[in-house]
Amino acid sequence: MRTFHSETHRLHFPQAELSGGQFVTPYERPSRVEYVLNRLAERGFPKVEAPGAVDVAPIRAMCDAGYLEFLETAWEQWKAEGMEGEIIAASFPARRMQIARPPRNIDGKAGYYALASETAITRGTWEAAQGSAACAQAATRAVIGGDRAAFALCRPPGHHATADMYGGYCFINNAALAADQFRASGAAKVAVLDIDFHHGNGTQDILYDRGDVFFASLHGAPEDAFPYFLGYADETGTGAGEGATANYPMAPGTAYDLWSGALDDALARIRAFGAEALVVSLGVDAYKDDPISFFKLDSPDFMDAGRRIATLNLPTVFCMEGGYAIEAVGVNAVNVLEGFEGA
Ligand code: 5XA
Ligand code: ZN
Repeated sequence: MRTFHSETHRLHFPQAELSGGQFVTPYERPSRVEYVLNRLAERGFPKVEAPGAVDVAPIRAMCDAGYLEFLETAWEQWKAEGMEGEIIAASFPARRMQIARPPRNIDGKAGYYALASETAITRGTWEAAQGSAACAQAATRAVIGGDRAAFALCRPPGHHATADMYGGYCFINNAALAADQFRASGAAKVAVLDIDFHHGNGTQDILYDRGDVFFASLHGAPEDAFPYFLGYADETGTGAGEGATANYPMAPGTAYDLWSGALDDALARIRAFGAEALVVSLGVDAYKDDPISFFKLDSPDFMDAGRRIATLNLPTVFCMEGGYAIEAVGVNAVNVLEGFEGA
């Protein structure tokens, strides 16, 4: 399986994340990628490839123009308005406020386009986000070109990003882009399977009214876990997309016996949907020692999950999402890929 990786991810390296009432070194940090790269090499995967230039047209087609302009210009405006630190959203358009009027002020804009405050924007964030999207695009191109599967080692991740919001460490929704690329290449039906610990609210939001892309997510129950405000089992899609969303919220302490049952159900739904291609949002923060999650999967479980995913027998793109037990991230992510390949 080929892997696509862009060094531009290093340009996004915030120094601070607001977590548990303190500023901490962000959990989503560049070294995560090093552990995955090392593990890929250790396990004999082909040499990692650069993705080539990002194709901005599909990003523009998927996202709100004002949101993209914000991402492109936020840092310059932040500096021009005399701010010293990193961009951290602090004021949000909450209930009964104006949700259709982006402010001119950069502090206001940051809150307008953010879904959470843990995700800082820095000088190189926009370039890194585009590099990450380029990885998803290159991996999908490889699979459309005939590879059975490819791995987009995306950083920053994407599944929380909607067409007009960033947060949860995400800026551009790489998995949704990959799904659209499969559609554009002629696949009539595509599925996105999100196995990250956190609900893929951005992917769900982008696909919610579509009947051509099935979305399934296994995640910590919204009552207990970020992003808190989406991901309930009764969210099943709307309009043409009615029935094309499947959520599997699970309680604190969930281990592989229960989680793998949800996975099997999601796979059966994807099979029944008739997907011709698959995008996997590959987060490994369901791991038992992840510092910000509460599932109890162990490293061998990720290999078994890869085996089960392979039984769909679909052209598959894996897009890296979360996973913060830094030293285990490489083993766990590559275990999914090895399980898939070995199946
Ligand atoms: O998959 N999403 C994440 O890992 C981000 C969680 C952010 C929690 N504030
Ligand atoms: Zn996550």
